[in-house]
Amino acid sequence: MKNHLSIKEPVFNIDYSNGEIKGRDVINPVKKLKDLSGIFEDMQVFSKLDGEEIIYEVQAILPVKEGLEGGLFYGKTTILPGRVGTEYYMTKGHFHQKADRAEFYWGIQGKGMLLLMDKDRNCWAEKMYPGSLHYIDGYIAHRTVNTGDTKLSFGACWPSDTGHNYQEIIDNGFSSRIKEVDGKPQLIPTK
Ligand code: PAN
Ligand code: ZN
Repeated sequence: MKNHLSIKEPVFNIDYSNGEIKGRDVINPVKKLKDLSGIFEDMQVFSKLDGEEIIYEVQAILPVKEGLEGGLFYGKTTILPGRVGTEYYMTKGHFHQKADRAEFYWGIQGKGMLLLMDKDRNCWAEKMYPGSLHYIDGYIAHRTVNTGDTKLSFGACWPSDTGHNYQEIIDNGFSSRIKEVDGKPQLIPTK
């Protein structure tokens, strides 16, 4: 058999200043305020805001088919700074569909919090900042919150057969929320 010796350029590149991924087939889903109805606590304030405002966007590399066992997915999420009332802009949050699948997150730019919740609805949070590294065990719901006044970006890597269970969070939410109280972010029980 012929040995095809070759040195190639990498398929993807990352800009370490903001986490932006460059390469082929990078998908870029965007979440606007109108896509996040029922996620923020203050529905009255929510209903008065511009639904077209972008809250967060994801860049993701899915090198194998979603659902395939053994592959890995890579994503970069950027959450804009802002609040709905006192509650900071954040992601929808989810459990994993294959609930035992774990995930790594790491902070790239800005500052925020990783909100975590176990199956018994116990919540806690980890601070996120450039260089912070977070292991999210299986069976733990996760949501990220931008508590700063600049963009928050973080990287993520998870197994390709994970899937996302958003419905559980749409139905029951997280038991705590990250809000600005006395000028600083605090973990407050959901009303
Ligand atoms: C992340 C999240 C991403 C967006 O890649 O999917 O930050 O958050 P939502 O999916 O909750 O909208 C991840 O946790 N993947 O499993
Ligand atoms: Zn996840």
